[in-house]
Amino acid sequence: MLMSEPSTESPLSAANIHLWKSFYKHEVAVSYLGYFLQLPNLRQGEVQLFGKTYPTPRLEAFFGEAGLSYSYSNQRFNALPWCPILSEIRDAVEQTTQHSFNAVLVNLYRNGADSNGWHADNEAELGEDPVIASLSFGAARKFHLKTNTGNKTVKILLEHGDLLLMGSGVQREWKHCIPKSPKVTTPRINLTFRKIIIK
Ligand SMILES: O=C(O)CCC(=O)C(=O)O
Repeated sequence: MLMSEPSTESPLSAANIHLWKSFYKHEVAVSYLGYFLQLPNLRQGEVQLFGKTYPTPRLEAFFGEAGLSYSYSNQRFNALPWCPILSEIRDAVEQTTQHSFNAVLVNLYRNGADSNGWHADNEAELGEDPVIASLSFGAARKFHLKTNTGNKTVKILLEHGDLLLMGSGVQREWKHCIPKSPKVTTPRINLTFRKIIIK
């Protein structure tokens, strides 16, 4: 469960982003990957684009505190209860990032044909300035960010066991995506820890 210091690589300083490479060591990350790949709750949702409905190009499951729900891309997710493994990971992520989270969206990218289009995690339930922690297991995938004005871009490779923190201002000023990567043939699990504001 070993955490390293935040990287000071220059592209990250363009946005308020911190990256902990190998937050989980290889073997620990392999066992988490195995656990999440067999989660029975992963589902393919639907996304609406220009009036048409398409299957979401990945599978998803939403976990969180009892009673929480989250709307995203015209879909409503009611939180499944935290499982012990997710609670253990959340505690480690909270300790390192010094932010608290009450929900997590699990994404499964089955291979490089799966993706996540340009978006910001700025739904009303996440409050004015969401801080999001993102943990990756499995295949390395590109993670791109661009400012809303389009004048800056940041490209990061998220690898097995890496933890990324999108801090204050990132969801307001930037969009992010996971582009398709045709050469990737193996799955990737991503956990995005979020804080839903309870009113
Ligand atoms: O898979 C990733 O690294 C990003 C996931 C993401 O953007 C999201 O769940 O909103």
